[in-house]
Amino acid sequence: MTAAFDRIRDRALAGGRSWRDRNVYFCLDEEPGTGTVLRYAQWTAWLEPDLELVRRDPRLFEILEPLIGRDIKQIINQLHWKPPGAKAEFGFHQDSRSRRPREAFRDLAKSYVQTGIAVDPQRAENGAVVIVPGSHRLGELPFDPERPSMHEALDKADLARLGVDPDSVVTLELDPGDVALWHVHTLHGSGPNTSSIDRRFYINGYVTAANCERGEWAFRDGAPCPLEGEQNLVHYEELYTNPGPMFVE
Ligand SMILES: O=C(O)CCC(=O)C(=O)O
Repeated sequence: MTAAFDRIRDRALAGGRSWRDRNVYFCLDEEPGTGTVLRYAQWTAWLEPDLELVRRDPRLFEILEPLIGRDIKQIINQLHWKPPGAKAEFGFHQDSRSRRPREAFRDLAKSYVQTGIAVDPQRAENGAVVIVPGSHRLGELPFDPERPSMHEALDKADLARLGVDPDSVVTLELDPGDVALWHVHTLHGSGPNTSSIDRRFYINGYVTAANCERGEWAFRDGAPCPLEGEQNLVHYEELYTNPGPMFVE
């Protein structure tokens, strides 16, 4: 996975700007002192066979089946990369906010699981995910709909505003290969990388197939489904009208 991440980064940086080809998206950013970095990339499983295999690994199915069944689609395939010193924070949020259009995602609270695989060790110092345990029971919370979570500071005051104890936060300390799971209503975010090592995280989001109009098949009756053929509508609404390839702002 480390080698695959490196290849994706090199490919992304070679373009020099953020870039899209259908659902595949490279988001580049300027990091003070470092220069242009790959901040995150979406659906690179279409480009990298090693990442494609991981997204439908039978070991992931073993974790997912008791939660969301044997027929599973995938709606997130994303790598996040925080190099040493990166300010790339994610403010506290619930993933439910990003599951749009809402009518395409039925029975969200029971049908959806986000997974994150640690590529590097993940600790508070290098910007590991932090969560509020038990917050999935709070349902959908009234976040400011205009405020994104990406590029927002991880601020415990956001929790206090929601009536959640700011001291209840725990860091998901992971070692390479560990898989973290969280619910669509779990309050979570992550801070900057103040350490001297990278923080790379491979995020795959899954949903009970019968409850979602969007996404790519991951497991049909438990059998892994490779990515092949035409790409399906996931989150990029202009997939059919403006597929690229193209540079984007
Ligand atoms: O990579 C991170 O630190 C944040 C991940 C996250 O918040 C998400 O995928 O919803």
